[in-house]
Amino acid sequence: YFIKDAQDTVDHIIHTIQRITDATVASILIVDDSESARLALADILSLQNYRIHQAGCGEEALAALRAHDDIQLVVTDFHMPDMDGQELTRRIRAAYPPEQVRIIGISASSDPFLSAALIKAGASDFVYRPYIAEEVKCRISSNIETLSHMRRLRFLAERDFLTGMYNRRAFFEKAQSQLARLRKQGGSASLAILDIDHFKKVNDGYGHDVGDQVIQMVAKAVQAVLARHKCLSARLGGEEFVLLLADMTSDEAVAVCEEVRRTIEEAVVPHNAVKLRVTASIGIALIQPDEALDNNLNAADQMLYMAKEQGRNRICT
Ligand code: GH3
Ligand code: MG
Ligand code: MG
Ligand code: MG
Repeated sequence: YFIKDAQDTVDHIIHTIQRITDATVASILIVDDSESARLALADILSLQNYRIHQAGCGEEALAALRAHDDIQLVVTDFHMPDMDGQELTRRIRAAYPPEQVRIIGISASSDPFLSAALIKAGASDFVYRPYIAEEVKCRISSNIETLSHMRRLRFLAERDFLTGMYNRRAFFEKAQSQLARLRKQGGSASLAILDIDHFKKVNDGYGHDVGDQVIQMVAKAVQAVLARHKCLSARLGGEEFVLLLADMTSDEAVAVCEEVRRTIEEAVVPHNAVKLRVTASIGIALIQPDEALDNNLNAADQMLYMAKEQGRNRICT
């Protein structure tokens, strides 16, 4: 009953969350200039449920990371020609945060300072050779576990529970960095605030649960349209949403908001025998990069107020 695209978007989000939080098969990259060392480690891990990639040098490792965005853990040798494990660790850290890729160093060196050097460069763990297979297995699985905890915490911290959209805090963080980008690189972007019309009537007439379903429907509609235009959206709170229409003129921003408004108007929330429909009002303001985010939001809010004043189910800019 929901708009097909909207359902797809939400399914995609749910699928992605499941993929990153409960991934059953983690991908591990083993980096060592010695093939027999790589195979020995792969052999130890063969009974675990991992997908194993191998690289014979640092450059190959970086290429493998670029080619497979699901690699969660790199186990790297220290001594390798061209690029050693410490340099590789630095290069990985420059491109991927620790919540995306974990790194474990491994070496047969007798230098007791290697472990600290690698950990300072961004590795999370280190094992000296000869290692005990069981210990390596444990360190790998505990690193993978830590990673999924980190991802889960991040998800809980930045998402709204009812809709799965970014919450207010995440939106502010992301919008601040977009604002900084606009200041540095120029370009044009707009902010829009959307508020469901006469939402209290839905709550009063059908109950809070149905009200929640209406909020979810509107969230899906907003996400579906904005995902198509690769723009950021969030639930600001209650039945209010915010849209950041980046890299477009104000006319284009209005067109995207019109698409959102129409999608909501046409959507239906089935409730017993009734097909519930709602509308929404949207206020849009061209972002002034030199103004604080709050001021920009206030400008959009004033336009929203005008849209309500002028009769709702419309856009004011
Ligand atoms: P207007 O057209 O002027 O926006 O009228 P309105 O009735 O929508 O007024 P307003 O925006 O002030 O109403 C917000 C209502 O949303 C009040 C609050 O009870 C309800 N609300 C806020 N958060 C939630 C929620 O998470 N679930 C439900 N069901 N209702 C919520
Ligand atoms: Mg070596
Ligand atoms: Mg409101
Ligand atoms: Mg409202």
